[in-house]
Amino acid sequence: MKPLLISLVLSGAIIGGSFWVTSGSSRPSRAIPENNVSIVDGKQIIEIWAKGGYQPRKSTAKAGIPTILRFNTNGTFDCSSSVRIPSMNVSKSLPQSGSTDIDIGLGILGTLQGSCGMGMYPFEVEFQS
Ligand SMILES: [Cu+2]
Repeated sequence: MKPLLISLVLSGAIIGGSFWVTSGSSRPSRAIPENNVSIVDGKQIIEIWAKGGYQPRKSTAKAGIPTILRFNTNGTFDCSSSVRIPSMNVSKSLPQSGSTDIDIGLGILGTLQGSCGMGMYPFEVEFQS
């Protein structure tokens, strides 16, 4: 009788454990679209999701048109809620959830680099002609 009881408890623990592992993944709930750059009314909007880093890490945009960086947060408590773009003198705190627009003017040719406040999560936008 005893071995049966032990094996029952063990298999229960294994099944429960595997369920816990598969359901406990911390992937972002919202899928990151393939194309995060759109042009609305002549303004280029580059969407970046900030949570435990930035997604997408690298965006490709068009140079020479008015451009807005839109940072989306969703329960973001880590330091990716603090955005820095040194070359533009931008240093901004994002709300825990919501979206924040940063107007960066005309995108200039080349790569714009930014990071979280501490510099451990990088992102970049490549502006092409
Ligand atoms: Cu950081």
